[in-house]
Amino acid sequence: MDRPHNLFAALRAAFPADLDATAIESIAPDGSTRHYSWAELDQASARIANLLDAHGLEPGARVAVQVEKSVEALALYLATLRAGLVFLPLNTAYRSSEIEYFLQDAEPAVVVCTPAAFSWVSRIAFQAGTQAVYTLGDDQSGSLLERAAHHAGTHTPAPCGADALAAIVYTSGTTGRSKGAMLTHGNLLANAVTLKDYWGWQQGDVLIHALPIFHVHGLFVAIHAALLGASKMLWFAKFDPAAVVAALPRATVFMGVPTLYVRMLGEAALTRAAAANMRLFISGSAPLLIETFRAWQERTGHTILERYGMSETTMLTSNPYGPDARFGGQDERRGGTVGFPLPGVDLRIAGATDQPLPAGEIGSIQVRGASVFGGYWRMPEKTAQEFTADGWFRTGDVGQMDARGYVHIVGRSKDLIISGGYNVYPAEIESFLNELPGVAESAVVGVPHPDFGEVGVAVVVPRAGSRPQPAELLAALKAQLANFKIPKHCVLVSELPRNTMGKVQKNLLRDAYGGLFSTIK
Ligand code: MLC
Ligand code: AMP
Repeated sequence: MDRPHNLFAALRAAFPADLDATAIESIAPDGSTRHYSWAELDQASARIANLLDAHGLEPGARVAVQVEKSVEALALYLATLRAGLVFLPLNTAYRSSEIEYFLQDAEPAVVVCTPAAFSWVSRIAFQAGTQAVYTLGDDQSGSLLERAAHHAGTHTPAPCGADALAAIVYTSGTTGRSKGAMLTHGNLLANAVTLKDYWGWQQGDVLIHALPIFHVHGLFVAIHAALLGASKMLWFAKFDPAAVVAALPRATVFMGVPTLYVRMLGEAALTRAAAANMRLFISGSAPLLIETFRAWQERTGHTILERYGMSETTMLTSNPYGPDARFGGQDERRGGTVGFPLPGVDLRIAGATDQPLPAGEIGSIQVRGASVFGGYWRMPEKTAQEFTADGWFRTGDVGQMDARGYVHIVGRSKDLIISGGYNVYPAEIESFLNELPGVAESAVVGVPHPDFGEVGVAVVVPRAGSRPQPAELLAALKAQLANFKIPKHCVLVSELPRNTMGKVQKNLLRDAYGGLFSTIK
């Protein structure tokens, strides 16, 4: 094993000397607050780590978690790292068929769910061979904390190497099954250190944390940077634009997906004065429209810093934080671009045979570096396909690097819709739609949406003699799939446009339905 490299130990080492200071101020929807000190965060994660240790699990055992956002849920994440186990976060919107797949595939030793979901989640978990199912509510309720309270508030982090698995993050597949991206302690720590430096993390920074903590953005990018920077977090369990705008004067850094910026721009209270204390606004997970970038600049006087990443790699590129020597010391955050490859990331634009293309040409974005994952959980063939012969990871994004080195994302080779920062795979929705009574075939395409950036539209061909109701089709989907995956509109057509090879021409469908939401404000 290489040198001890527990990610928790690195985060813990960055805690401030004054452990009684507030680490997290959790702000409830009614405005009431609860303060958690650094010492409390340390002790809460130690107690849960000791509870996990008591199960005597092998290193690499999985801890699958589907709970509402809370500081205790964060302590559970830290505890899992601390115990040298593998954290497997699950979107709270996932329904039973989705959870069944993840638990059967990952075979977690421990599952933590909400008290309300215990009966159905535990049934699935025990069938998948799980040893223990705990519950955790967003009000400190549940068996996890009850049991952890019996354990000591100190714990020595498991001495794992940089290659030890820290997390498995499932990303849906363009075809077939979801894939679990395996991220190591080394992957996550490398990215965290880079981001803290690149974004000029400063003493006294206060981060507004209003993203979910079951995806890379809220869980790794935001939390690791704040903890490594010994920064206080203002913690919102659910994004509320008015509450976040009201918190700006007490904060210095905000991270969000573009939808959050769009919604905050809808608040009259968002003004230059309200944002005067802020140092940095960061956007990612989906394309930030240039109109949003400009409107934000005009309204607040701040230039949003856009960055780009993915679950398999964590963060890959970023616009520069501050004056960059390459441009004569001018601050050059450019809207419509995702900036430069981060230090430690190699990025190339490649052609059809994986050959690097010159500046200005459009091709596939391929990457390698310390933060790039090692592969998909129990899918060696899929992993091999996603890496080139010379070891570069195929992101599935299509882009261009301009003469100054800025990366522009111009499209995706993967059939994917990014809606409000969540990924929705048309193939998955189509496979469910095609099983519904009265449906002969279907195609799901992404179209522009003023709030979510992009949303799905289902185009359905009924079976001969059937006339299924679009609303009923969507309701049937909703019974089986996470709500954010449900197309926002469904139309019936007599046939799908196909090319001479028989492939559905989704571009024609996108053109046909692209204006559906353009007038919605
Ligand atoms: C909610 N809905 C969505 C949706 N979120 N539909 C499409 N896309 C979404 N993202 C559904 C709801 O279920 C509801 O349907 C209806 O749309 C309206 O919901 P809402 O009340 O407006 O939604 P809200 O709860 O406010 O959530 C919106 C949101 C949330 C933008 C705050 O989606 C969110 O937190 N997004 C951030 C996602 C994120 O963190 N992504 C990072 C991935 S990591 P109904 O029918 O129930 O009424 C990654 C890597 C990287 O990509 O680079 O960072
Ligand atoms: P995920 O699989 O959820 O990690 O989503 C990763 C995908 O989100 C990437 O492959 C991109 O397609 C997209 N993405 C992330 N950041 C950006 C960005 N700033 N601009 C455009 N697309 C982005």
